Amino acid sequence: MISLLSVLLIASTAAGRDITFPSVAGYQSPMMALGHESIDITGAKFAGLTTFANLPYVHCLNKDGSEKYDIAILGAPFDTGVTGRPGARFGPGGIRAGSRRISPEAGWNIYSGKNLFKEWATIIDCGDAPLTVLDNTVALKQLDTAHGIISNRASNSTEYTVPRIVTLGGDHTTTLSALRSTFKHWGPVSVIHFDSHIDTWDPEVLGGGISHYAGVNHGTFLHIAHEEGLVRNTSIHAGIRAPVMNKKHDVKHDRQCGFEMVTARDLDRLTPQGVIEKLKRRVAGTKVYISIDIDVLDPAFAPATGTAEVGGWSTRELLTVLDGLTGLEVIGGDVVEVAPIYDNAGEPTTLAAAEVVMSLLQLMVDQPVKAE
Ligand SMILES: [Mn+2]
Repeated sequence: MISLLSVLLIASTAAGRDITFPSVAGYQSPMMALGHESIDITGAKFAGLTTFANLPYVHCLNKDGSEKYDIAILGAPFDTGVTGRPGARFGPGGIRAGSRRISPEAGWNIYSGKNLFKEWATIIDCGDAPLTVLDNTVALKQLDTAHGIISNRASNSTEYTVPRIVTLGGDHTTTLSALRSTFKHWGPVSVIHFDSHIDTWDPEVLGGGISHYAGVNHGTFLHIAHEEGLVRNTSIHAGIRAPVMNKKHDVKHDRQCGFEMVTARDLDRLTPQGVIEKLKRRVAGTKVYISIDIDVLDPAFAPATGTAEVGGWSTRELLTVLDGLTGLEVIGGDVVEVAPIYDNAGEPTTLAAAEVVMSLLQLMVDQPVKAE
């Protein structure tokens, strides 16, 4: 009798599975829309064209400008300023691919309990700026123009009227264009620069002084930004570990460009919380631009980059430090030097870069910034 009951129970369970799966409350599967006249793919992962985090695409560079936004993602496919491995021109596409599993509909952060897409800001993906791959000077002017157009649009918020931009690099030279753009809206800003390299090299040193063209590259852009008056002398590097070329001159020159330094190994001594406090103290009371060279991470976590340096931070450590910067007035940011061709099949670099963008967006949503 007992065995007969068991058989019946098993049979009824099996039969139930054949007929229908239990519905999952709140989840509107695109499949459920089949048979209808239209299918809504908003927020659907792996569907439609690949935008960052499946955000809506807006053609921000056209003349119309009717679709308003508060924070724009902009790709900068540029890698002719790199001194190591090229390939960061494919970075914007790679970072978007790394963000495929992120959905604005289901983006609740386990640590903060927040979904940055469900707060006040309208966040969209502008696609990439069209940049020539044959002339750095022209490409940077094109990027300057793209930043200008996108940041000069009216924002969606009536209170916070300047749209802010997160740039997907591109090699690090592209940050120069972003800083030229932020200068026009906010004046000189403090830069929190996550990188294994200082990037303040004198163009006469890095580039060999052979030509002006050669001097504008991914290791000199912060020197140039300092020369152009775009950055405050309250800036700071984080994660530095690569050798300098000239001990006395390079480090002294770096300070002259406005930078203090947190080295990669300072994290061991200070702990992430100590690093957060040091960064916050340095930039206190100023507008902040956050630039993240993915080579701040150890190549074990981010092999797909132009000039990898061992002995770097883990992805978790970087995310902890970044998220700890909440409350700062972040007026723009970028993730650069992602060259997907050197990634492994598990895509650790592009996944990390996508998550870093999420942290940048959260900082910008946490602290809206009023126009001056
Ligand atoms: Mn760099």
